[in-house]
Amino acid sequence: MQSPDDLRNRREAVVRLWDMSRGAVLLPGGLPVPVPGTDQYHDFHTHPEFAYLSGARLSGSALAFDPGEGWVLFAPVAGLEERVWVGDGEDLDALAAATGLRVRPLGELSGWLEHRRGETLALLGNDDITHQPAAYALESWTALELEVDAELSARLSEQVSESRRAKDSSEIALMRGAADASRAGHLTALRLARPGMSERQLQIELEAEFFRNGAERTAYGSIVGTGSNGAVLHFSPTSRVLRAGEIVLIDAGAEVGGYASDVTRTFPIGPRFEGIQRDLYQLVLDVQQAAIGEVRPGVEYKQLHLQASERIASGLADLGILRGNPAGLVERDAHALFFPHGLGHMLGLATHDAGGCLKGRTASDRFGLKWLRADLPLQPGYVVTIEPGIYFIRALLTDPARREQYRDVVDWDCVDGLLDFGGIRIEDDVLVTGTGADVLSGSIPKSISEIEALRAEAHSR
Ligand SMILES: [Mn+2]
Repeated sequence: MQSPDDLRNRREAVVRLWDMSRGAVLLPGGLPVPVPGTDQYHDFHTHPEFAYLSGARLSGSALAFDPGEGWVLFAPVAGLEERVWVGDGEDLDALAAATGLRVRPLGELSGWLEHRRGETLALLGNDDITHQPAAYALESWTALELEVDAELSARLSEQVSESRRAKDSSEIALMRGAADASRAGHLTALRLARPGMSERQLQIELEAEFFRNGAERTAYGSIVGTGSNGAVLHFSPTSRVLRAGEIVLIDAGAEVGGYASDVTRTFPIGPRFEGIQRDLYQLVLDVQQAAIGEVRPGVEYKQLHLQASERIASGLADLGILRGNPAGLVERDAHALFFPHGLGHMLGLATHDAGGCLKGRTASDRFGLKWLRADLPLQPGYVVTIEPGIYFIRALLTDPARREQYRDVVDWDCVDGLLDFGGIRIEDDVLVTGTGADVLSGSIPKSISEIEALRAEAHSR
């Protein structure tokens, strides 16, 4: 539940940024997408711009604004058939109280739009209203003769994204709730994983615990990869069984009130990290903790990524996997053979939340930078993930062109012996405070001693 005051403040802040003297804005929340051949729908995701400004997550609704009349939420009123099949729907007065908005039945949207015929309209949110007008109780989109100004729409949308970066207290409360539910799930996985169990079984136990602890759904498809599967960055769990001596990578997060958490833990299937697992794990953990330690207002996220890359290069050189000085290795993107993604991303209503790149900055096409999803100076209230990793990805490491390019700086014999290693990633959700960082998922165990204590417990049962 979000505070109507926070929601009002968000809308006021956005209106100040928009600075419109005329025209109108329409933000449809989106429609459910049917599953072909059934009378069911895919899981509905409200457009985040609509969810952010209304606090509601209704389908088939539209938020509307004009500088003269302010905001109004047009929401559907269930007819007889809907009441029979899906229930009575939201009560409009209750919706008005919860959102702090003027709420009108969806049927009045067409009149609101007709009244603005000939005016410039910015269309934000979901544009499905233009090709499925009937679902928004409109006879036809074209008959309204509204001029959708693409440039204005893009500017206003960009400003909503900017506004969404710093989370308010309602949002932070939901994100803490999501992180807490994730904590319960990851702890369960750490306590239950045993040799012979499958990735899929582990996923089921983990997600059940998310739901028992308040999750409404998972924020994204859970990633559970054991052995070499851990090197597939977005791996969907399979029936592959967990084997002693291997490690498992779990990247899974609960969603609460539409807000995501995004957490990764990697741990041994046996009671202890063995051999190079321990060295590489400690390296990733050191890199992650150093990056979190550097989070504070004003710090450039890209700088954090580059520093983490350099620490990874340095650690891999210490282990004899890379050769050369760390800065030079990063300049050549050699670290990206083992750490091919960015340090993390913005988090909020979306797992990869809006506003990750400062206006005017575009992603680099460098191998070591192209997957960096955030490039901006951090500010209080921003929530970012910090998720360094080291992987042995066959596709990259057996690519002849790359082996040639990095002939002199990689110990390829050593790498060939590790092609089934899998991967290690450690990921937390970090709220930027006035002076540093508050790690929302920080109480989920990650030190070697904490993890091995839990794994020993799992094996003693
Ligand atoms: Mn992530």
